[in-house]
Amino acid sequence: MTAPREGQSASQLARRWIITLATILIVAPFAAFAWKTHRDAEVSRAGLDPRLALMVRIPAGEFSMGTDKADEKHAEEAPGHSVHLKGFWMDVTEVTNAQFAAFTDATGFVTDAEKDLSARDFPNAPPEYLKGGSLLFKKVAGVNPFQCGVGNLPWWKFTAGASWRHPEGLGSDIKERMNHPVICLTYKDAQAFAKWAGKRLPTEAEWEYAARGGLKNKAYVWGDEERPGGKVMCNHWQGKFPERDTAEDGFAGIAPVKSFPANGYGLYDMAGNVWEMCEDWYQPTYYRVSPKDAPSGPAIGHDPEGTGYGQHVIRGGSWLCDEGYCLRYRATARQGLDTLTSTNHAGFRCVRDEATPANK
Ligand SMILES: [Ca+2]
Repeated sequence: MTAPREGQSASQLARRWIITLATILIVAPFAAFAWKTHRDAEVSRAGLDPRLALMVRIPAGEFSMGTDKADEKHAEEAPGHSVHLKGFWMDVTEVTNAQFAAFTDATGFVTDAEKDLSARDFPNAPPEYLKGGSLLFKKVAGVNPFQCGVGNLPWWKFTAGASWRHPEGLGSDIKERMNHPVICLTYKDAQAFAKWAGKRLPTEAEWEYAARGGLKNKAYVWGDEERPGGKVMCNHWQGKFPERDTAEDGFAGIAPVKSFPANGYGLYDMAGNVWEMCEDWYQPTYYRVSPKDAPSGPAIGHDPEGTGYGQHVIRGGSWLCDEGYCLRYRATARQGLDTLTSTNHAGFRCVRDEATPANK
C-alpha cells in the first residue's frame, strides 16, 4: 500500500482506498454492461449496410407467450403457452424513413401504395379505391368507438396519393421525419426491404419474446404498472379517442425512434409508436394449437372481410392506442392487418438468424 504522504494520516488514506474501491465496484458492472451491449450491437453490423439499424442479440430461451388473463374483448391473446426459441438478432429500432430510402435508392423499389390497381384485377372495387394510396387516420368528433363495428371504423380514410414518401397525402413529405418509422407499407413491401437488407421479418413468437426484454409474464414490456411513477412509457394516445389527443407523452402522432426508454434487451419502441408487421399469418385462435418449439403461425390468414388475401400479424400497438378503448400497447396484444393494406399506424423492424454468416 502507498506510504502516507506528509500531512496525510493513515486513516485518511484508508478512507480514500475504501471510496476508490467502492466506486470501482459500483461503476464496473454498468461499464461492463454498456461495453457488452455496444460490442454486441457493433458485431451485428458486420457485413451489413452501415445505413441500416444496429441489431442486438436476443439469447435463446423459453418464455410464456400470450396470457390466461385475457378478457372477452381480447380472447385472441389466450391461452398463455410455453414457447422455446433459438437465439437471433433484432433491429434496435423500427425501420426508419432514412433506412427505407436507402433501400429504394439502391433498388428503385416502388411500394404498393405508390401504384394504381388494375380494374381487371379488382372488378368489384369502387374506382376511387383503385388509385394508389393508403389508409390514414383522421380525427372524428362525436363518435363512441365502442359502438363502431370493426369492419368500417369511421376514423380510417383511404387517401389517394398517401405513401411512405407522402405520409399525410400529397403535399406532405418526410424531409423532417427521416428518423421516424417508415409507414404506409404493405406486408410485401416490408418483406422486400428485409430481403434486400439480408434480414427477415420476425415471427410473432420472436417478436413477443424480444419485446418482453427478459421480464416474465408482465402486462407491459417495462413491467406491470402502466405508468410507473406517473411516467408515460411509450408513444400512445392520451385523451378522448378518436377526437382529441392531448399528447401528454410529448407526441400527437408518430415520434422519432428512440424517443422513449429501451426495454431490457436494448430494443426501443416495442410498445406504441407504430404497430410492427410480423412474418406470420394471423388467426385469432392460433394460440390454442401453437407448437412449443419456434411457432411460425397458421397456414392461412384470418379473412374477416372476405377479401381472399387474409391478414398478417401486427404487434406492439401504436400512437393511436388509448388507455380507455384500445390499450394495445400491452405485451400480449395482437391483431391482424390485411395483407394488401397500408396504413399510417403500422411499420416494422427486422431480425436475423444467429447462424447467418456476416456476409449474408
Ligand atoms: Ca402520443
